[in-house]
Parts: sequence; C-alpha cells; structure tokens
Amino acid sequence: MVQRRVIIPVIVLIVAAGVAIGIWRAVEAQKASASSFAAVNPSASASPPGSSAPNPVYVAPISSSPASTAPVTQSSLPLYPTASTSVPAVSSTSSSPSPTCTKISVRRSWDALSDAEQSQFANAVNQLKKGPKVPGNTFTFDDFVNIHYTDAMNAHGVAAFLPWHRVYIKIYEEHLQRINSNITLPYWDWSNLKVSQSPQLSSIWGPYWGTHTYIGNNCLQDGIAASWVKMYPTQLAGQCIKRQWTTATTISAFTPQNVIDQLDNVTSFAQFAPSLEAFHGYPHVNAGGLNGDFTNPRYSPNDPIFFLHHSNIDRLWNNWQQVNTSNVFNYGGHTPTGAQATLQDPLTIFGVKVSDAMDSYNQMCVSYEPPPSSLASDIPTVLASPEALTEDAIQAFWPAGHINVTFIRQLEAQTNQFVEAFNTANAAS
Ligand SMILES: [Cu+2]
Repeated sequence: MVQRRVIIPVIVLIVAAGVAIGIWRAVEAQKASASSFAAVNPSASASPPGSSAPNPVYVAPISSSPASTAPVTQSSLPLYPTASTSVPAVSSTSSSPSPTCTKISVRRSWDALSDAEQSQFANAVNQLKKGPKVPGNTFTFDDFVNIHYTDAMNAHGVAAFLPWHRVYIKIYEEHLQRINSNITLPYWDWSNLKVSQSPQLSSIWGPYWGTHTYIGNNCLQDGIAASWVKMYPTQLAGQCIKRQWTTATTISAFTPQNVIDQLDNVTSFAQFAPSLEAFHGYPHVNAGGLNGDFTNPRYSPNDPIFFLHHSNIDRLWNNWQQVNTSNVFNYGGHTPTGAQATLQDPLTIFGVKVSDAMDSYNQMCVSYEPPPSSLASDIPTVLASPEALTEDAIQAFWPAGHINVTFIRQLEAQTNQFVEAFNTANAAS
C-alpha cells in the first residue's frame, strides 16, 4: 500500500460542492468600489528587519497553543499512523460550478506547461513588476510584496496561515489574468519524489525563474528577476533579488510527497496546518539560503517563485480538504493574540473572513489539475531523509521569540521514521 501510494500520483477529484456563497463576487464588487483592501496600504511603514517588532514565524508555536491544539509528540505519532488509510471519494451534491464563478482557474503544475505557456505566465509576472499597469489592477508586484511584509504577523505561525495565503495568491492570480486572460497561477510541485530528493533537478530552475548565485552577493544572474530590484522593504529598496542554494550545485532535500500524504490521516486542521506550514519552510530555507529573499519570512515574495510555491501549498491543503467533506470547513488553532481561532476571524487586510476562503472550488473558483505522472525512472527506490535544518537556518527563517525548534525536530524525527519504514518495506518487497 505504501508503495502504491508512491507510484500512483496523487489524484484529486475537484468536485463542486453545493451552494455557492458568492463571496468572491462580493470581494470583486468591493474592489470595484475601491473600498476593498482598504487596509492594504502599500506605503505603510513597516518595521525594519532586526527591529523590536514581533516577528512572524512559519511554524505554529505549539507549546503556546491552546489546549485544543494537541502537541505533536513521538508517543502519539499523529502524523504518521502505521495503519494505511484509504481515501474516501468525496461525494458532491452538485457537479456544476458555483454560479458565482464565471470561470474556474485550473491551476497546473509548472512541469506540465508548454514552453509557450511558461513564457506567457512569466511575461505577465514581469509586466506586473515592471508595468505598464493594466486597467482594473489595483496592485503592482511590489505592492504584493508589501502586503505580505506588512501583514506577516497575521499570516504565519497562526491558524490563518493557509486561508491568508489562499486569498493572497488568488488576488495575485487575478492581477496576472487582467494582464493575460489565458493564464492561471501554476504550482511548483516540489514535493514529488524526484524533486523533493534532489531539488536542484526541478524544472522550475530555468530561463524564467533562474537558478541562483551561490557566490558573491547572491544576486540572481538569470531568469526574469535578474533585472529586478526590490522596492520593499524600503530599507532594501534598489537591491537585487537574491537566492542562495545549499551549495553551488545542490539544494538540500525537501519533504517528500509520501510523507506529506501521511497528513491525510490527520483529522484536525489545528494539527494539519502547522505541520504543512513547517514542511513549507524547507523549500524557503533550502532554496533561498541564508542570504536569499525567499528565506525571509516577511519579504519572501520578492522572489517570484514564492507564488508558485504557495500555489503548491494551497494545492496540498486542498488535497487534504478533499479527503473528507468534513475537512473543507475544518478550522482551528490560535489567532495572533493567542485566542482560539474560528471561521469568523477576519482576514482584515483582504476585507474577508476565514470562512470566505475555505472552499477552493466554490469560493475561490480555483481547482488544481494533478501533477503529471512521475516517470518510473524518476522515482527513487530508496528515499533519503531530508537533512535537518541547521540552527542558523531555523533562526533566520523562524525569528527569535517565535521559534519552536522542538516542533521542527519532532517533525524531522517523524519524517525520518517514516522514510526508514518506507525503505525497509521497499527492500522487503
Ligand atoms: Cu507568507
């Protein structure tokens, strides 16, 4: 069973699920009236790096969570139950798209796009960055960076991590679609077995997103962002976009798909979300490096691969929501103030509530096409455990005061256990 899960790509049936709520239309209507996103002030001053302002984190501080958020412990092993769990099909009450969705954005793996499609998408991103601004667009690429920078405290290490980024990348996608109505936001399938094991082999490193510069100032030398300069944070305005791999030619491993698949066995959002948030840190840290924009918890969107990365995170959340219908509106954890999170919590900067962002298909008008099947030759027969993050990397990515090394180490230990069990089972078969 374990082996089957590896060989068979994740199949996600995106189904229409009932009554449309029309939230997104409301958002769009608000935007049209120029009152939406009023809380987003691209010129708002934000604390400079290293200031005493509280820092965002990319992992929930489990130890300070409400009692309802069970700590992840070795003894309970909530993430990786040994019993295999079948994934029930999601039954739909309707097979037609929500009437509020005039169009569904079908997001596809970057690997699945043709050269022309990749080029079109990258051109739109470049235009969002450099202009000209098209009618209907509120924000520039740099405004998106500033939104993330300004509101990072409400978007990381808290229950709203997933819905916050879901709305954020949806608005980003809409901006790109006003530039070119043919495109949708692709996802970077970094967790597939080939890429997770040898991330430098990913097709994302190419003419559009560039590679990295390991030596020197770490300024990107290739890809569209090689000619970009940062606008935010203002302290770094005018600087290049930086990326730094683990070594000159390699990126340390990410969490493999079959480990992430184990999250399907988690029934509580309050447990699922911090784990996915932690796993999402490995691409940030390992591909961004200590000097890269992508590693910074506040201004990581300066690196345009951010949005493809978060499209994949959103896909993985959507996959989990499809495991069981009760997962779609399953939500919990804690807010930035430490209060119990609820679906009624506002995503203030976007002018919507968490409950407006839970159903990807009906509320976001988004579905995800499964990634292309892996070639048998691309699937490693023996998995390597992702390398433990160094203390330096953890300190850079999960700034002091909010860091929970213990949680990271527990996840790493559980991942190692799973990988060892996988390899043992594979060797025996
Ligand atoms: Cu973020």
